[in-house]
Amino acid sequence: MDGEKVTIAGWVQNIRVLGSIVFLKVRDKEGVSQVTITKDNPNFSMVKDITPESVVAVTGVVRKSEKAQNGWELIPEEIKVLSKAEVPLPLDISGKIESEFETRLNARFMDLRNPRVAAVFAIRDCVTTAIRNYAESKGFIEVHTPKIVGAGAEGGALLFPVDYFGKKAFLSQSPQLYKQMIMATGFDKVYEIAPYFRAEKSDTSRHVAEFIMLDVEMAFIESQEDVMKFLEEGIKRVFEHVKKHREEELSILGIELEVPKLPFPRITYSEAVEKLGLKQGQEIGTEEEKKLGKIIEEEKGTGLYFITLFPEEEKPFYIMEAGDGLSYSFDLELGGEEIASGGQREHRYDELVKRIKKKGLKPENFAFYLNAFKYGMPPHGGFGLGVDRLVQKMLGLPNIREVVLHPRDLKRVLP
Ligand code: AMO
Repeated sequence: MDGEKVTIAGWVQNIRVLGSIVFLKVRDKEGVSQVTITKDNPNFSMVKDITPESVVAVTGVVRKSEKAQNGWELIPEEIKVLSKAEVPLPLDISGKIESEFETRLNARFMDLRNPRVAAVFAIRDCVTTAIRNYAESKGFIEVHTPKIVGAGAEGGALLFPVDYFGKKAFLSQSPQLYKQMIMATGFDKVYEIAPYFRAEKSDTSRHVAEFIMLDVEMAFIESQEDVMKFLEEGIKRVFEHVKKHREEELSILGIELEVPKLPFPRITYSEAVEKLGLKQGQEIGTEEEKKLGKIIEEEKGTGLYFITLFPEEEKPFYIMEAGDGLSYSFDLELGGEEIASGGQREHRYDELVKRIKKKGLKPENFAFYLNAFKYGMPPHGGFGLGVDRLVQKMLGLPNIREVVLHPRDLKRVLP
């Protein structure tokens, strides 16, 4: 484009005044360009007043330049300041001066001007695109279930109540009941990527009160193994897609992404507690889960594996019992943390009612859901995968909040 007239627009990354010459670095999402202003240029006097991070539009002629960073510079005819940035800035986007995480979250719009932070969100986008491509390629359709609901699906204590025209309603914890009801419609393979809400009272590095979940439900399965196969292949595809399409971002973050091999190891809950030296029936807590992650990594050389057949007591009412106090359930683990859970569902009306009662719940509160099991409900199963957790663990980040644009937690509801 040597000699061509162009207009570029973006943020002023820095201004260097060297006596009779000024270098203006202008950044947009594609990269950084150099604008060179010599003393004889009519813009010379105004350019020194431009503050860093102001938004400018520069019209000028492209000139080949050996010295400029990317091999060319722009000789400006006109420089317009579209928005002047205040001084000082809320944080140093070069990352040279490290800011508190709270400061970064308060000025997230500016935090994302740091290429390392932007890289995380570009990768996150690639993850959801890969999920959609994969699900659609397998004949799944995306559905949209309600986010204001009359009953919780995943335990009462974690519900956010909503005043719904004078009646009590809740923010949805998961689309569980709705995705299952769709199995009675004829749409036999559905997915949804959407926000869900849980009033998590504990302040941890892996929980937020609003998170994005990928939900999948599929009918006419023969066992939960069908669901696990779909999930593991999907995870592999996500890694492949990110590796292929976000090479630059991965290199900014210094990450060498390894595409996992199929099939992922499967260990039963019973084997897991044995490895951990726990009693059968005991819950695998956060610390034990991490320990198990290390054991499996050493034994099988992967951080991605399934734990299957949990005690039915530990799993929700909608999971099918497998006999001997067990259930057709699974968790998918990555780096010592659960990123997804699912299983085969109880599709037989009478058995489902029994399970609801067994969990101390009232079938009449689930009448709208149970109704769908009375008139032809195929065997089915599915899972829920935490998209935020997947991205966090994939990139080895210490806190889930790093991958959430505006995290919602015990302390934070703004911005
Ligand atoms: P579960 O409650 O295990 O299962 O949730 C599924 C996945 O969602 C993610 N997740 C969270 N991520 C961030 N912050 C939170 N507070 C949070 N809570 C959950 C996790 C978890 O593995 N209905 C079932 C799924 C199913 O059986 O289809 C369910 O919701 O990654």
